[in-house]
Amino acid sequence: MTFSLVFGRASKKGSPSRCLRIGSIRIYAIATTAMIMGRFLMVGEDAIKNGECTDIYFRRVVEVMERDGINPEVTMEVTASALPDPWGVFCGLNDVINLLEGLPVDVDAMPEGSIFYPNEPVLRISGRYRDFAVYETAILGFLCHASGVASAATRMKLAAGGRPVYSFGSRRQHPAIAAMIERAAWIGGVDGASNTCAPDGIPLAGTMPHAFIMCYPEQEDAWCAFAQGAGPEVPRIMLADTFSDETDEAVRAAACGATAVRLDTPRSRRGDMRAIVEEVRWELDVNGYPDVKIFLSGGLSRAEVAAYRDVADAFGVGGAIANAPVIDFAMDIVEMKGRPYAKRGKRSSAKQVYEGAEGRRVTLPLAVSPPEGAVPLLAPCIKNGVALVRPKMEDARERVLSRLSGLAGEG
Ligand code: PCP
Repeated sequence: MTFSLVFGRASKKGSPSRCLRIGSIRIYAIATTAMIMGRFLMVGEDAIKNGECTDIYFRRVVEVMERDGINPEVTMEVTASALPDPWGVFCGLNDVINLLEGLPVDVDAMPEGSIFYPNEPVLRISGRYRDFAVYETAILGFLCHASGVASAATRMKLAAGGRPVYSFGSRRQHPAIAAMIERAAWIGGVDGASNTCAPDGIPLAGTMPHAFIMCYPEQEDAWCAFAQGAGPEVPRIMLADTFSDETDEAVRAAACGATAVRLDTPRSRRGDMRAIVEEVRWELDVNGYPDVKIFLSGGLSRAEVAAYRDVADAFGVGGAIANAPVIDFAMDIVEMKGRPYAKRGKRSSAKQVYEGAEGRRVTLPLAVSPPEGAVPLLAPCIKNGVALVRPKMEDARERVLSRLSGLAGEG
């Protein structure tokens, strides 16, 4: 006989629950609050690692399959059928390895920082379905989000045409994922990041908020205070758009020791932003400050960065990187009990992606011999639960940077 008890809040249809089995007795506890840690609305690391942060349908079907004794050997692949751009930058594998380590599965994947194209598998998992089914939500969440940010960062670097781009967008996302955002942006190629919780090794970059200028009686008081008081390692980039015209404030800020001026002109005042930047450059030059750089920020899109890269020296980009559209990865069965098997619209059989001469790519079933000299891109990451690799942020970034000039021509 089986019966259930519900602890905590009344059981809602669809509420996540934990099941404790004692013989044939199942005790259900509503676990929503237990999974949300501390004072902020965040899911705790343990809940993610334990597979508790999942879509309810996985739990329900796993229970049904458990009852029926069904747990087939499957291979699943993660692919994107379509991308916002012709290619994407693969990112988030570090978190997936940490997630799946210890489970009875094998995982192969492209290294982080790999360029991928539609329909190419970026990650493959083999194991018994029930043993990892509930992890699909977190696996895709890690990969879709981080790859979206990294891809947008790479695109922005290309748009900037060699000018530095800094990630200023952690304020556009939940602070709990600031480190992920900055890491993905760094892998994508930005030159620094503003959030102080960025992983070690990422140079921190920032200027000054408008509030700082406003806390002093006059702009000069703020600029000079910053010039004198900020640490020696801090670049003297002064905001030059708070109360007066940018040309006026830029020259005054330069007189206070600015090495660069930041223009974050409000949208309502922009008009022809290019003309504003050109005027600022002119006035700085004729007033004896040709070495003072111009730093642009404030709601910059990829198109705007491309449009201003010949007149601005550097860019601070927030939402256009941090709020990038996620990569629409899906995770699908491609083999069942060792045989090719797929739902319609998907390509069956475990596959490998090969890169040949001149970057030519081909995706083939694993059983098919690779083209001569082609390099397989998916490599073993986890073997029967044991992690074989620990992705390194710098290696991933280098992988992206080494491809930048080639990608510039790919659209
Ligand atoms: C913020 C920041 C960058 C902006 C946001 C980046 O500016 O200093 O310029 O994010 P975005 O590309 O999504 O706009 P403000 O909000 O003007 O704040 P502050 O003046 O204090 O720097």
